[in-house]
This record gives sequence, C-alpha cells and structure tokens, in this order.
Amino acid sequence: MATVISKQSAENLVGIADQFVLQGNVRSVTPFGSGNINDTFLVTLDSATEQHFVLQRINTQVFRQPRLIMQNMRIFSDHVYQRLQYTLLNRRWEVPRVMSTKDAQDYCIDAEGAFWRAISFIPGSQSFDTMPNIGYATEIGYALGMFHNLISDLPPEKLADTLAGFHITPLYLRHYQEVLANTSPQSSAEVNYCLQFVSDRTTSAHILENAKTQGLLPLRLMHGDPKINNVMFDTATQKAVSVIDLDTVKPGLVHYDIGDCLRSGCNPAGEETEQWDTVYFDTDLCQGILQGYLSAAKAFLTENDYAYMYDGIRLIAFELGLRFFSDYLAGNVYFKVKHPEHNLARAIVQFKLTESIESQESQIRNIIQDVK
Ligand code: GN1
Ligand code: MG
Repeated sequence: MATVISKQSAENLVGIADQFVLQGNVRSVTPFGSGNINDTFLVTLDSATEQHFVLQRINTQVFRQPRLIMQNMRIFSDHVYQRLQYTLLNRRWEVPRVMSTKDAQDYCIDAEGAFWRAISFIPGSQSFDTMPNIGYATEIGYALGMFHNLISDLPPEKLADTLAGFHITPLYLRHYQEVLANTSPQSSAEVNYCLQFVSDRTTSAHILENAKTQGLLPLRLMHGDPKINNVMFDTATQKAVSVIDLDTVKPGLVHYDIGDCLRSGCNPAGEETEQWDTVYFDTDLCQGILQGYLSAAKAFLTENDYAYMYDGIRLIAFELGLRFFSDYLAGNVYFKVKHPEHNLARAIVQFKLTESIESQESQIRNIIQDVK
C-alpha cells in the first residue's frame, strides 16, 4: 500500500529524521521515490551544508537482518572511496554515504521496533523510471559498468548475503509451485496467460545457476537491483553520477545485474504500464546500454560472460514476472501494491517483455557480438 502519513506519524517522522541530524533542523519529511519494498522519505533541512538526505524504514519482513545491510554498505563504500582515490576519473562519480545518528550508530530503532537508516542525497541529481531518450542509454550502461569495475577487486566473501535466494530463478520457480499448490486463483484471461507462460518456460529457468555450478560463471559482487531508476543523473550535465539503493550489494552473478539493467532500461513503456500491447524490448536502447557498460567493464569480463549475456537478459525479465505473479497468487505479501491486481498487471508487463526479448534473440546476440 502507498505510505499514508497521519499527523501523528508525520511528527514521529520528524523525530526519527532528527536522530540523523548533526547540524541544522528538519524542515520537512516527504515520501520519496517508487520503491516496492522499503519506505523512503526525503528529508529537507534548513542547513546550508547539507540540504537533503534520504530516510528509509527497512522492510524487515524482506530483509531479516538489516544490520548486515549496514555492515555491507560500510565495507562497500570504504573500498570504493579508496579505489576512487587512486583512479583518474575525468568525470563526476559519487557514492551514497551512510549517515550516523547523534549517538554514532548506522541506524535507529523507533518505539514500534522499526529499523531506520539515513543515506546522503546526491546533490543536483535526478533519476528516471523510463529512458528519457537514447542519449541516456550509454550513460546507464556506463554507470553499471563503473559500479562493477569499482568492486571487481573486492573479494565476494567480504560481503554478507543480505537476502538469501535473491535472483536464484529455480528457487523462485519452486516457491511459485508451492504457492500454486495452495491456492485456486480465480480464472481470467490474464491469470491463464501467466499460468501458461510460466509452465512453458520451467526448463530454461536453471540456465544461469547451472553455469554457476559448473564453474562457467564466477561468483562476483553485484548490485542486485540496478534498474533504471537507481541510476542518478547530474541535472546540469545529464551524465550518470551514481548508482543508489545498495541493500542487495552481495555475492552473485554480474548477469543478474546486466539482465536487470536491460529489462528495465529497454522497456520504454515502463514496468507499471497496463497497456500491455505497448510493451516491447527496444534493441537500440540495448545496444546503447551494452556499449556504455563495456566501456567501463571490459577489463574483467570473460568469453563465458559474453556467452551467457543474452540468457541473463531473458531470464531476469522472466524471473521478475514470475516473482510478481507468485506474489499476486500469494495475496500480495512481498511487493507493495496500490490495488489487488497490481502484481498481476506487473507480471504481464514482464512476460510481454520476455516474449519480445525471445522474439529478437538473434538480434540481441548479434548486438552482444558487435559491442564486445
Ligand atoms: C524491488 O524496492 P525496489 O523497487 O528497490 C525488488 C527488485 C525488483 C524491483 C522491481 C529486494 O526493488 O528485485 O526488481 O522491486 N527488490 C527486492 O521494481 O526484492
Ligand atoms: Mg531496491
């Protein structure tokens, strides 16, 4: 459900935000962004030095050990700050900073036991839910490549697993089958389409996990959620300047990230549309994103990484559709929804996108060959 703030809780919000303020006063706290899991607010201060920061209530039903997230974020940012000191970059690049409370903690717990943390807001930046124009595509790709590049020498085992099973498609498939066994969804054209869609694709769900088990794809650190609106753009230069939302930075495959970046960046209709006929995968945007990605990531990619890139793109679109559909069947317990059919509608968008990816397989494989 959308966050509803009563007068009472608005006052509480100011009190919670104030825990993270070392200089100045809180002027306002307003709902921010379009996250599906955590509750996010923009805090505005009357301070001259730092005008805004981002306050978040972590959904502890999803992230069971939120302290591990904060620990990962510290290790991640210490490493990246150090790398940036020794990297000659001729452009702006920022890393979101964890803010401390008045008593020097990474988080605070409110009277109801909720877990709150604060992250710096990248000044003069904005994000987009869909690609404003093709010029942004290479920038989105560059941002993900830069992100991967900066952690490519941080050993994966240094970071904890903050969300077990995240992006392991066969586990989502198993969960779906369990949910399905315990529900009898009301039959409709939309539900039947989704049921059939998944049942036609159960055998291809294992492709990345099999490649990982066979040692063809190495375990690396990943972002976990590099969708288009997690890339921040400088409002003046229109260049990508940061990748935000670091809760799922943890060991995984870069293919999950490449897939997530492309399934969100190359879907001009956006993941919230209900005009399902307008959903398609734009191969020009795909070419731009991959070109930008490789301009920063080429150094650490192997032949096998390229060989499985198409599969990653197809699989992550399918996987997200499967996750939305399972959540619809389970009664909307994971993703926030605005109405009961919301997750069903979101699933159809991802399945239509998967269909479009599948129908352009040879073009997408050619693009990968061309840009590498
Ligand atoms: C969730 O909460 P948000 O919007 O940052 C989800 C991602 C999905 C995304 C789809 C931890 O991210 O995996 O791709 O929704 N995050 C988690 O918009 O499940
Ligand atoms: Mg996220």
